[in-house]
Amino acid sequence: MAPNTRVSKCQISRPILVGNDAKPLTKEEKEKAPTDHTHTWRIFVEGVDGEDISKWVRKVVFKLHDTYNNPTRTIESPPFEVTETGWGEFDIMVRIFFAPEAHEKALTFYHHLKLHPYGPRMEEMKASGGLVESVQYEEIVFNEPFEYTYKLLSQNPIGDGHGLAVESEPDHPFSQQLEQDEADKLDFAIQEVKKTIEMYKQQVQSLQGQKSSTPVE
Ligand code: SLL
Repeated sequence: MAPNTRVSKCQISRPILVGNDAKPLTKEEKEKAPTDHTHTWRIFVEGVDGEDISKWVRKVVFKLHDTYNNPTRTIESPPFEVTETGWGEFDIMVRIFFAPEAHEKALTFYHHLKLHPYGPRMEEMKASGGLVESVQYEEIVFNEPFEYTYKLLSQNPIGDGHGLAVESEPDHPFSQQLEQDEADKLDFAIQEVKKTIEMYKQQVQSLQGQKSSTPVE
């Protein structure tokens, strides 16, 4: 098969992590950093469980807030990350580019840079001296990839060759089990929303019933 033909009826996906960590500047760091800067942070794109994504990712471009000097940062070799200091949270545009031979368009993600403890793990983050982590799990799907990408990805399978690990471990949270847990949470939330809609429908119906049975004076 010629390298520039598509492999029909084939879909290959690759998990990827887009995230940031951050921590408050120490007194000494604050003295060296620009005025008003409160945190040091790192935005990154990396493989799950240490997969070397540079086998199929050519470069990553991070577009920072315009308050930064040279806000467009291009990283052409791993680790695909940018470390900075600053004072505020903002959305970072993350563009992932593939090899030209892959004929795949660049993909764009947005990551909200988190500096302050948040969510259910807020207390834990505060207790760790304000070390904050915010990581999004993404799956890149190559639909009917070109022969080049097909070969590249099949020669470099992730994990044991069967994709994500079956169960989560403290150091390896992203697994088939976590995926199932998330799907279960979504199902539960959908059922709750349906129940609430049903409850309000019945309330409306009973109010309408009361109104129509009230005699007009
Ligand atoms: C905010 N909308 O108001 C956001 C903007 C921008 C953060 C945050 C840059 C520091 C510098 C910096 O931290 N920008 O180099 O001047 O919270």
